[in-house]
This record gives sequence, C-alpha cells and structure tokens, in this order.
Amino acid sequence: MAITDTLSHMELYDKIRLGDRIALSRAITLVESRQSDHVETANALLDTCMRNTPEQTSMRVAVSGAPGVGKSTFIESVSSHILEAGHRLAVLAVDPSSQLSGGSILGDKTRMHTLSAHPNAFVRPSPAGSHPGGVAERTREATLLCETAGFDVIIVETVGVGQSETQVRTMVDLLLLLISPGGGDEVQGIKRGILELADLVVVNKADGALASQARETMGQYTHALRVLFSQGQAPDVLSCSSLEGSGVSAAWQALSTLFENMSAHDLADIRSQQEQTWFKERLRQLVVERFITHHRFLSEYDKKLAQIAQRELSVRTALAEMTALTDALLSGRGEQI
Ligand SMILES: Nc1nc2c(ncn2[C@@H]2O[C@H](COP(=O)(O)OP(=O)(O)OP(=O)(O)O)[C@@H](O)[C@H]2O)c(=O)[nH]1
Ligand SMILES: [Mg+2]
Repeated sequence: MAITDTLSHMELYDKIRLGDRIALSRAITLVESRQSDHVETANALLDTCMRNTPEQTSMRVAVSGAPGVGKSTFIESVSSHILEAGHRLAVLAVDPSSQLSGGSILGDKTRMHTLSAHPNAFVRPSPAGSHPGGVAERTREATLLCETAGFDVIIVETVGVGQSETQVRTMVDLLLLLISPGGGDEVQGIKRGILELADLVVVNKADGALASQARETMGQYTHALRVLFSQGQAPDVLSCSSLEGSGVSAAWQALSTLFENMSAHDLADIRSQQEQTWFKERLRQLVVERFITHHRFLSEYDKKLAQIAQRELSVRTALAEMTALTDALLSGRGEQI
C-alpha cells in the first residue's frame, strides 16, 4: 500500500485531527516503516502532533497478564462501559509473541472485531516484523497519533511475561494486571517484578466452576501485595468475569478513580519523565549500535575479547584502550591509531 500517496505530513495531520480513521491507520503504518522517505514524513508528522496535541487529555492504560488470561476478552467487555461513558477508545497491542502469528490481537480471534467496528473505537494489532523493543517504541508513537485523532482512552494489551512489561509501564499512566484463578505466581508465569508495576490487580474468569477458586486467588494476591507494598499503598485486588461481564464495570470504576486521583501536575510530570527516559535509553542504544558496527571499533573489540580470553590483557587495560579508540573515532582520527 502506498502509505502516504501524495499526502504531505500536514495533510495527513489535518485528516487525523478530524478523526479520519483511514488516515490514522496509514499514519501508524507510516511510523512503523523504515523506508527513508517514510521516516522523514513520519518524523515531521510526529513533531506536529507533539506540538499541537494537548497533553493530559487522555487516559493511558496497559492491560497485562499471562497468555490466555483473558486480556482481549476483558478489553472487549470493558470497552462497552468506556464507550457508554462517551469516551473514544483506542486499543493497541504490544505482543512480542505475536511476531510469529503476525498480530494475535485480531489474528484468529474474532472478539475484537465487534469492538473495531464501533464508530468510537479503533483497534490496532502489534506491528509485525520488528523486535520487541521496536514494537514498544512504535506503540508509544501510535498512542500519540491516536490522541491526535481524539481518542481519549488508550488501552495497550501486552503479554505479561517479560521485558515488554517494564517497557509498557513507561508509556502508560496505569497498569492493570489480570490473573487467572488458582495456581501460584510461577504457574501463571507472572514474575514478582510485574506485580510491583501493577496499579490494579483483577482476577479474571471468576465464573462457573472457577468462581470459588477466584475468591481464594484474590485472598492470596491481596496478602502477597500487602507484603510486597509494606512501605506504601498496595494496589486493590478485584475479580471479574470478562465472559459474563460481572465485575468488569467495577474494574473500570477503580481505574477511573485511580486516574482521577492523579493530579494534572503529577500526570504531566510522569509523562515528561517517561519521554525523557525513553530518549535517554534509546540514545544509549543507538550510540552503542553506531560504535559496535564501526569496522575499526569492531575489529579492536574482537581483538580485545580474544586477548582477555588468552589472559594477555586485563579488562582494565582493554577498556582504557577501547576508550582511547572511541575518543579518536569521535575526533575523526580513528584510522590513524
Ligand atoms: N470462563 C471464562 N473464560 C474466559 C474469560 N475471559 C476469557 N476467557 C477465555 O480465555 C481464553 C483466552 O482469552 P483471551 O481474551 O484471548 O486471552 P488473552 O489474554 O488476550 O490471550 P493472548 O492475547 O493470547 O495472550 C478464551 O478462550 C476466552 O474465552 C472469563 O471471564 N471466564
Ligand atoms: Mg489477546
């Protein structure tokens, strides 16, 4: 697909501003593209959005949890409450595992189709073909584009099994962790670290035969969180059935209250910190990549590794010599030493 056809970034921006969903989809595809002319337009578009989209008008929430816990079903179910309240809802996915299936959020599952057909909703599967870090970065940019299009609730669905959690935490205001009834943390593949990032914990599938187990799990998590957050306020633990809809409205209420309690000042502060952290981390990666792929640096690097392995050189000396080479490369004398 010709992503921009003849559209300039300003024309695309104007269409997005008016809530044109096709333009929004195209813009997200544009920022995912690595083609150089696309990158240029994407940069200009994101800058324009950044300057003109008012801050703090949206609520950004991550819905996280182990594979199969019911994240998509929960989002579909909670979306009816969000839309009824008059919000415009965008759902984005950060799902490293879906790189294989090409985006499981829509893939074989039909649930989100109902939601994506709603005039006030927008559903976007995770971008295919890039590494997880890249997916997170693109999702961050997609959030800004959705906000420009007037979506005021952004939900990011993410599998709670690893690095994507810490990344996703830095692009949202609140993180809701879904848990299945029964089983310990290890069984659900949920790491302690992820629990620490949660603002609200909800035990899903509290229905039928699983209802009593769900109550037990709630108790266990309430206790575990109290221990974990002994110094501060532990997140609430609720339960719901995304399939039957019970408890889902209460979960949305709890999220809304948490959001309302964040003052505008706090929110602006948090978001600004998040942007700066993103910049610092990415810059560090980019600078390292630049050096690591430089032929002079690379050959010296390999040589040093071999020398360290042979015990010919201490790590200290190797580091000093690499630092000297780095300085030389930076000052344009790299080929002479
Ligand atoms: N009984 C019951 N089943 C549920 C509930 N919510 C989801 N499920 C079922 O759990 C399975 C997984 O649901 P999904 O919504 O696809 O879960 P997910 O967490 O999005 O899965 P991934 O995106 O693959 O990680 C489906 O078969 C759902 O029907 C619930 O509240 N109760
Ligand atoms: Mg899902």
